[in-house]
Amino acid sequence: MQNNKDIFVSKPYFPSLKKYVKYLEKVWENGWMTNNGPMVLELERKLKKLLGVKHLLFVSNGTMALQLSIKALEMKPGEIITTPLTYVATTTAIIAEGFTPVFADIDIDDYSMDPKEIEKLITKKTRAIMPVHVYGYPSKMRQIERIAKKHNLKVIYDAAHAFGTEVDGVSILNAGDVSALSFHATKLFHTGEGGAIVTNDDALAEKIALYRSFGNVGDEHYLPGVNGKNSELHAALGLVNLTGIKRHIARREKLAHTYDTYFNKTDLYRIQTGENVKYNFAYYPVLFKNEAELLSVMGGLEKKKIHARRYFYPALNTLPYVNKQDCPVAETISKRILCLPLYTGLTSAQVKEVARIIVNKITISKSIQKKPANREYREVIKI
Ligand code: T4K
Repeated sequence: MQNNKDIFVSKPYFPSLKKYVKYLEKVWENGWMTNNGPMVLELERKLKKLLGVKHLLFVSNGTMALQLSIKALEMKPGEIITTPLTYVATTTAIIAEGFTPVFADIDIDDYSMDPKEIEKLITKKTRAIMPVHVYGYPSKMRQIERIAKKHNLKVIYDAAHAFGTEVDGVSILNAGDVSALSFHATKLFHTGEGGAIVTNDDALAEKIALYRSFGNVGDEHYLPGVNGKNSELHAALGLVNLTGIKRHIARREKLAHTYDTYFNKTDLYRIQTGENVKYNFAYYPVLFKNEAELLSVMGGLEKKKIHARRYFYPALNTLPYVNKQDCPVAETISKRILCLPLYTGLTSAQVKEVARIIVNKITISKSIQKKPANREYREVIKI
């Protein structure tokens, strides 16, 4: 049984209740609970400014953000090429909108969709590409968008993990036709439940707003929309959490570096980012040599009530309700990857405890002990 003293993969940040109550008092004063009230508008305005994006629409969750993005692009039925290494919501959103997910295998170095694999899968039925900035690391945006342009496809980024990641000083949410964010409680920035859609396209933003709110304006009915709105109470939580966002990212970065100091002399592979990437430290994924090692580590951690998670397992191309496809890289990575605890409330002592348990459980090859460079570790665990 898990309890509050356990160490989880993630834990929601609980801001000062006093501060939240101050925002709630404003909601009460306004006498307005939902349907694009002043808190929602203020949150959208502040997020747009912080992230440097043109349009941002607050919605009820990240899954709805994906579904509304697909809806608003109004594509003919067909296939959407996506990644097998992600949370299941990426795939289920595609299916829920009546499209068929087709899985492109991933790059072995950063687990993002491999552009060469995408191009191989394009047919007359392909309508869009849906990459995921998995764990908050940028997808291969330039190559993907070149392919999309060549084949006249839409690009919908699942940016559930991407809040705060930048490339060359620009938020990666600016890429593609549209990006869908999750503001779920376990996310780096959260509103309890919530999400957002980002686009730089004025007409698309207008469509999304309509689809988000039943497709009507007063008595004028334009589209078969849904209820994808979010409330003033959630927006108020977002406004409080936003005030601490830089501190949260800095805290996570510090904790991630503490893990690094323990793992730098092991075989554990971790994604490396280029100098031009400002990473958001959304997750701390580590790759083991094989599934047996991962399971042994998980067992050791569980004994101490430390609940790391197999984000993401299984590879989604193996789900029982999708067309079977081979994605050998994703299948092996998903069996060997584990996300370690990383959240603002975690202490350095807890991170050290997690790291020590792991280091004691794994075997470290001799070549690694002599040559502790991360690229070299990758060589040892080739597929
Ligand atoms: N696309 C991607 C790539 C995603 O990762 C996600 C969601 C989505 C789309 C869809 O976005 P949303 O529709 O969810 O907004 C969690 C989150 O629920 C989910 O949002 C997230 N991705 C996924 C990666 O992680 P679970 O099934 O692992 O949640 P859960 O409840 O097991 O929580 C994880 C840990 O956090 C628990 O071990 C305990 C801790 N926890 C959780 C909650 C809710 C707490 O300590 N307190 C809490 O209140 O999916």
